[in-house]
Amino acid sequence: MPYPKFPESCHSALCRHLSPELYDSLKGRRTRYGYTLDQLIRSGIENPDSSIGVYAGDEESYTLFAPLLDPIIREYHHFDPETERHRSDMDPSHLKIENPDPDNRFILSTRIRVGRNLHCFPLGPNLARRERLIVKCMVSDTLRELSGDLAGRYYPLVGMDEATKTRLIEDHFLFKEGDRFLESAGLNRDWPEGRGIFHNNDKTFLVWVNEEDQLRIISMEAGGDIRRVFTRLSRAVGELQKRLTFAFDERLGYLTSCPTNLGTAMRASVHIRLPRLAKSMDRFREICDRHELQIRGVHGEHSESEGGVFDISNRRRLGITEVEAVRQMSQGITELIEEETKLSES
Ligand code: ADP
Ligand code: CIR
Repeated sequence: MPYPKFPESCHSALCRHLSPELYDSLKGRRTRYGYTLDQLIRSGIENPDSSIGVYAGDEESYTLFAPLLDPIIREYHHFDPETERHRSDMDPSHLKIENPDPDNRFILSTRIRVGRNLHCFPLGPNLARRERLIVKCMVSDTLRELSGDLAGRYYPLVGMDEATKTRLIEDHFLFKEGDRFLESAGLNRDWPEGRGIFHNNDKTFLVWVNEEDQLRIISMEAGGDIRRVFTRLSRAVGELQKRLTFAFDERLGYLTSCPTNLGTAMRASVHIRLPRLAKSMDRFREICDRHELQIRGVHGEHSESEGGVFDISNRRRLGITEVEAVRQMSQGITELIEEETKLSES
């Protein structure tokens, strides 16, 4: 493929960082699992409205294509992959925060997820059908061993009736289908085979299997008790870590298919009702930017807000510990609530 043409309207990290010279210098490279530059950038080429536009196919993609990926990582996470090293801290006793909304006036629910991939396989965009099925078996067998409040059942997507699926998606428990960014990255191949969701009885602990990452480990519940949600997640991750070896790099932390998820691979979010701030978007964005928070719509990435309800989460995931990322999110939410309250009194 020749150097791709990006439309004028394209502002993705890919189009800003991929020069014709860089393209030429990387185009002949191939990882040991056979992943190429064209595969790495396909999503951003086919979707010029991407914000990032690249997906790694395996651990080696992050070193072999570092001349393209490092600047993207540096810009997104404010972390220098050449000189810095990631640090992890998932110890809930280090997280000293209060519920920012103890009277349940603003926060509808809290959700914290981490992405994980198995060390001995390529990442999802480069995973063969047979490998994906092995991953599914390894993960679902492991999940079956969990006990107490983490015990639950694995529900394969194959054979799930449409009504159940729609309900799980609308209730924010299950991933959406047919994401065009993932489609172009090869992450939807052989859909729905090998995909599924595990959850406990209360749907407070869930695991998505073989979506964007091989595992998305999720803790969620109604209300704003962020610390309790984090504590449950930390315990669940600890149990899984005893039984599975996850892809981890001293420099980049947990390895994920999208470079925005590296490091902690964690997104800690609240669904929060802020109807007044929604009418002062400049002020809203200013507070979120200062606390390095991302605003998403109520149905997740690439969706819109409904009824003044937003999904607010930490934006950075690499070069910050899990505890720091949750603390930062909680502090930002506290300020947003103060501002919303001020606006309602004026
Ligand atoms: P991810 O968290 O894996 O990056 P999405 O942004 O697509 O993915 O969100 C996945 C689902 O989780 C969506 O249905 C979204 O509405 C839901 N979700 C995210 N944050 C919360 C929250 N705090 N409470 C309830 N549901 C949430
Ligand atoms: C994009 O480039 O827009 C998609 N591939 C999604 C990127 C991840 N989004 C994010 O901001 N964390």
